[in-house]
Amino acid sequence: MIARLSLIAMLLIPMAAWAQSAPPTIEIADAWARASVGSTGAVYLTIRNHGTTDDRLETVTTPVADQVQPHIDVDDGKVTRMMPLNAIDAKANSEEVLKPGGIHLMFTGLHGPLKSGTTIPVTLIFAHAGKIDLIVAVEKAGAMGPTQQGSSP
Ligand SMILES: [Cu+2]
Repeated sequence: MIARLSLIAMLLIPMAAWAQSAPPTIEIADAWARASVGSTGAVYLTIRNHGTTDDRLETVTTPVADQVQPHIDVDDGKVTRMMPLNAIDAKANSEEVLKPGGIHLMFTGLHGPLKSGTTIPVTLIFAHAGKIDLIVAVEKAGAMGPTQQGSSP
């Protein structure tokens, strides 16, 4: 009986991973966007790499903006400037937290305002893990974090 249960468990786990269409090594948590100001917006999220291989977030796309570019806020003691990043590293067995004042995904050329209380589709493409589709909740313009968990559709 125990042997049969564990066999069922082994069958169920890969199916659950497959159903999310996301490779199991990369987990995206706490994805959220800030309501837009003008023609730009920002998305924040946490990338957890549970695997033993380093990965990189190389491309981000969304139907709601012309372009998405990873940025990092750099404070030189006087002003904070945003510097573009080519990719965001997702080292093996570690997590990378994108948050206000640090790394963010900058949306430029918004097709319309990002309104608090709505959601937007965002697609992440990792070098190894491939494509991960997200539905991201939009928070208030001054928000510093998510009020609800971001989810896969
Ligand atoms: Cu930026």
